[in-house]
Amino acid sequence: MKKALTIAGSDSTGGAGLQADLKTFQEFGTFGMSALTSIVTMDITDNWSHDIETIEPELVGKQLKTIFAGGNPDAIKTGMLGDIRTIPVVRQILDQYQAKNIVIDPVLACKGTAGILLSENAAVIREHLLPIADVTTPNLVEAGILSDLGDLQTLDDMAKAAKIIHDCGAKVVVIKGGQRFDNGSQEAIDLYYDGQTYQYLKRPMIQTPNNHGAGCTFAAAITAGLAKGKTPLEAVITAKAFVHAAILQGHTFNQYLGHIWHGAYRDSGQSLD
Ligand code: PXL
Repeated sequence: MKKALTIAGSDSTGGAGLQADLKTFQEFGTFGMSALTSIVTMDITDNWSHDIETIEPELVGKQLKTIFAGGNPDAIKTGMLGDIRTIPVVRQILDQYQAKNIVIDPVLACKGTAGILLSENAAVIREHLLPIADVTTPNLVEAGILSDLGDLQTLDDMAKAAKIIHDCGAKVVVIKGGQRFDNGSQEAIDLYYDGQTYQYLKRPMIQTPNNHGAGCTFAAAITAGLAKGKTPLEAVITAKAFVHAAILQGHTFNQYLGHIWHGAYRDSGQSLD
């Protein structure tokens, strides 16, 4: 049994964050483990504004040591890390245990909210986590911040950002264009860059508001793929198909939010081996 670990925040609605990661790991037949970094709540009386309660970095560290006491996970994902001081703690422990197959999802914002994490987190993620990333999966906004290029509007901008992020030490960079990147092609375009070649991965754009959790689930699916011994490119291609199916089967949660369905790929009868 392959083991996958997520170091992430809780989305109590169950679509994104740690909940999405564990559901996705299970769908891939991997054994999911988690270290909780933060708890996100949303306020129905205040336009669904997000609030993040962070877990003390020391407690995040204790969770990780508990997990590693059972041996190294086969792959590890980081998502929302909450407290800025948690970031070097995570790095130190991953180094200490010589962790392998690390996916860094540099969560800096949630859909529907602008800049909910301090911009200082970006610089600390760049310094401490990108150098150990086998794969990093920024969305368009995060890639703009991490690369210092700001607003990414063209495929060429995406390629430039991917190169800069790769130069920070991440072995593979996947920029999630998603619904934010609209060049009129009606396609959801992600850019895969491994330091040698740029590959644009395209799927027909699904026009739906029910896509909460897509980013976390994509990175979790890549993590599960790596845990099962896939190459980064194979893992990314499967993850994209998995998320595409999940968005197609999305459902409304309330007037602010609709979730993807993490079990959609399995429902369609396709195998994840
Ligand atoms: O989608 C980014 C994200 C990551 N992690 C947690 C979240 C969200 C968005 O809501 O709640 C815990």
